[in-house]
Amino acid sequence: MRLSRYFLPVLKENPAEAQIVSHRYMLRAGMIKQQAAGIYSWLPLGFRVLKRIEEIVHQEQVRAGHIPLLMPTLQPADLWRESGRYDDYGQEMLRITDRQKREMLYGPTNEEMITDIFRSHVNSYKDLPLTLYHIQWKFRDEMRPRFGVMRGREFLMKDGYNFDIDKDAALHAYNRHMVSYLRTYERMGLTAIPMRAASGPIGGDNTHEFLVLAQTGESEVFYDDRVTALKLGSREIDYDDRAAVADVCKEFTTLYARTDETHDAAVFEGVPEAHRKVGRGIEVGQIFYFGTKYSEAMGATVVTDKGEKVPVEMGSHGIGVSRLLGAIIEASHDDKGIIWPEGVTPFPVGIVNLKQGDGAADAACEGLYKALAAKGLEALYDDRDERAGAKFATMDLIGLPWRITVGPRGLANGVVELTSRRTGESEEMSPEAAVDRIAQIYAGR
Ligand code: P5A
Repeated sequence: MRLSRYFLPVLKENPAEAQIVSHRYMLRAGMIKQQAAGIYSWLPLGFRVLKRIEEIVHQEQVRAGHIPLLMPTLQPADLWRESGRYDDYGQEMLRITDRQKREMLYGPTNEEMITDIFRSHVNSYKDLPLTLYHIQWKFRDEMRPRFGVMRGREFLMKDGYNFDIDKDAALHAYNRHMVSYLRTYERMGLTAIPMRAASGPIGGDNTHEFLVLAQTGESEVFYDDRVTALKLGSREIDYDDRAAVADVCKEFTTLYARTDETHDAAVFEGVPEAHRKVGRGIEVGQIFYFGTKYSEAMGATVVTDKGEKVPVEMGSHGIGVSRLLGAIIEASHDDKGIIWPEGVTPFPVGIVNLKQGDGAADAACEGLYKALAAKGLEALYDDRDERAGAKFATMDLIGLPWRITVGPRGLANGVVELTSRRTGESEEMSPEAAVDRIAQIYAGR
């Protein structure tokens, strides 16, 4: 993408309404525009990151054996009357009446609708296990929408639902989600800690929230700080191996880590004092096992291998896809702007032409741009007729992890400069070497 032809409405001033750094930088970098309280347009740069995050979520769900589909945003109220949640959900639910006076709602979550799909098509144990998921917009009429995409009213969620024959199989699905979520967050450059939590309106007793530690987080958290060092890394996981998956969950949930809703001061006292930490976190996901809460109420049954008809065992699992942009920025920025982890960056690399209009500089930039494209890497090329300082400030604000700087002086010696946004360190090398280095960094992305 050539910046001269892109739509990147960068703001020079700090927007007064933004209280936290991620909201401030998303507005300044021209990623989002508020349209109403808690409702945003996704401008091109923000949209690219959102799509990238969705892609990682999809890849890790499919890897775990889960199947994508797409349910609508609008739902009939009658489905929710079956589960009893139409009245329970209260003012957070946006209720709509259509021209036929039918009661509808903008879905805050999809347990009822997926249970309806299941009961319409599945009735045998032979079709289990089954996990279906989608990535779809939700609406919750939050009392206090704030912090930009962090607590929106309209927000993008990945929500998945497992259907299993018995409790053991359903708990395996719970564990499988935990591991796939750990992988998902790690690929985004995040450490998200599974913490024992409360289930709220979704229901069930077994639930974990995934929290990214950040001072601006809305949840108070209590944890043994050794939990922050745990990493899945590149280990291969066989998602069908119940014991192996359960072992990983045990590894990540044995040390004390709880939100204020489940915090137990007496148990916390048992953590060695040097490791006992109280902090704040951003909830980027939550998983639930709730058994037959919805299947019993809505008549979703299966016939077992012994010929018995039983309500299907279920759980649901959510990732705050749009919230993740805010969480990643809270976890990765400096006073100049965002620092995108390579996994989610909107563009892998920026090219800064220090002297637009200089024949050699223009040709070298074009050459780099094309060579990167040939390797499947779309650079953001700042080809505007601007001062170098302004170009650097824009690149720093939007946070691409790598920058190639091209100027007549370097080119006279056959070199360009490759700079890491994270460390600020620069290295001179030939344009070919810079392309190879970038390709190597993103290999396998
Ligand atoms: C699990 C999937 C559920 O709704 N039903 C389907 C279950 N869980 S949840 O914890 O309530 O939501 C899942 C994740 O969505 C994000 N989230 C939000 N993001 C932005 N703005 C909001 N107002 C908002 N509310 C929830 C969170 O990341 C949450 O973990």
